[in-house]
Amino acid sequence: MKKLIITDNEYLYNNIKKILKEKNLLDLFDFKYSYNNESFTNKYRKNEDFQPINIREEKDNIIENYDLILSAHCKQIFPKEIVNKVLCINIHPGYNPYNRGWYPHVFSINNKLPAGATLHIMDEKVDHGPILFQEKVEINDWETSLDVYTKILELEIKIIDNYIEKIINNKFDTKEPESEGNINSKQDFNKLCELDLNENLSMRKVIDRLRSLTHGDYKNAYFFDKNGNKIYVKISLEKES
Ligand code: 0FX
Repeated sequence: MKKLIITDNEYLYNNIKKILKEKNLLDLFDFKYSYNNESFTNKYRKNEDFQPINIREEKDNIIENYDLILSAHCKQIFPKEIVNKVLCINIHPGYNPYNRGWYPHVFSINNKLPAGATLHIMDEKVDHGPILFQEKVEINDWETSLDVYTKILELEIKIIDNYIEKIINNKFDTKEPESEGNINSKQDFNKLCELDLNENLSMRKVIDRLRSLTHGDYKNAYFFDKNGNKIYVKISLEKES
């Protein structure tokens, strides 16, 4: 039976493909992205080897045709029938069970819970299930969301490189997460972006909040001025060399 990789992340797509090619394993896998991923649809429309999938609608077909699914930042929730019948493994940009869900490192910069990457078996809950491997990344005081995220993506690729053969051959141990941990939603992220000019916070908390929302060109943190204009905020941090 074939194996399926579902990803909505370009960096992971390119690098996982590279790893599989180097290991001569590419033929074992089909690659798909989410049916509602517009930028991928525009970019990969003509690529026969990388096509969209609606996991819920195609679940019977998936269960019948694949004995392993690797989710690499797939933006769809897997239906329980799939996770219960097929070995589904997730590479997640967080250190489970802390800050499961949306943009884990953004929350880690603020709440100081560990950040990192986790390779785990998927169950019916989000970013939950037995852990094959996980590693922390350090968050330094001068780093923004983008800096931390870049380290996490590199770590995820290192983990896939080390584990892909073990996964294919079903030769791995797992451990249960330490606890249920905590989970954040997209709405929690949106709330973080909304700056209240009357909120009193320590300088550390202000800098943490702003650096956690500074990520390249994304317009995240904002407030409204007295005329109702929406003002976006970013922070620039520079460590003296
Ligand atoms: O692919 P991904 O890095 O990951 C997200 C979730 O964090 C993850 O828990 C889930 N398993 C996966 C399916 O989706 O997301 P992204 O490519 O949308 O964003 C990458 C980073 O960019 C994110 O960590 C923070 C930053 N970002 C992204 C958007 C869209 C922002 O700062 N603002 C934004 O509006």
